[in-house]
Amino acid sequence: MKSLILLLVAVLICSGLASAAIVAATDDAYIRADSPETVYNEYQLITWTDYGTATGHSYLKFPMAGLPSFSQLQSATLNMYVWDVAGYLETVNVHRATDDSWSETLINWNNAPVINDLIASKNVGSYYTWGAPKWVSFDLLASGVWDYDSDRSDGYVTLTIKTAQNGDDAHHFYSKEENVAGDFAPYLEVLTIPEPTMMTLLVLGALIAPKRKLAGRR
Ligand SMILES: [Ca+2]
Ligand SMILES: [Ca+2]
Repeated sequence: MKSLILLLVAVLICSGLASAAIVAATDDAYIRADSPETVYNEYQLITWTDYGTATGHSYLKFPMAGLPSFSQLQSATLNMYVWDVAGYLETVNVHRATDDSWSETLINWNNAPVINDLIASKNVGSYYTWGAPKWVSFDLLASGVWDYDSDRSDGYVTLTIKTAQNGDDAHHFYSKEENVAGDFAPYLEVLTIPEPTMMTLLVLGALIAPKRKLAGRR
């Protein structure tokens, strides 16, 4: 019974040791179909579809070397600051691209990586419902689709921002270059917990060791 209580205490202590890693993008840019050879690196990140004559997506790349393995994850979110919305549609999708070879200084509509799995969706709001500029957070683990460890292994994750439907719609987010005071650049937040077996043993050892020392002195 005493051991069980100690184990529960250890688990509770471990859960309190969760830590957050904030990861800034190395590259971010948007691409647009009506200007297929133009690079839009130092502008806002836009996603729209059939807005006028244009369709556009945004690409972001984050370094993942050094981040913990999937088994240690508690949460992983993409955080972006939305500063303007036009049109009726509300939902923005986040896809993953397996090709990380692009750079923000060269990417355009014609050479952009193929867009792969849909891994997150968020109702950001339409022109009529979004309210005011604010942070929005995309839960990258909710769908269970993201192969996190493969991106951790190759060193980068590429995320693509797209509108969820066709129609007049545009969502504008700050990029790392265009974020006014410098506090609104997109970032990943990865919340991790320690490996439970190792931490539990360490904490249990710390709890039990003084008792043994005292017992030895008797
Ligand atoms: Ca950029
Ligand atoms: Ca990758």
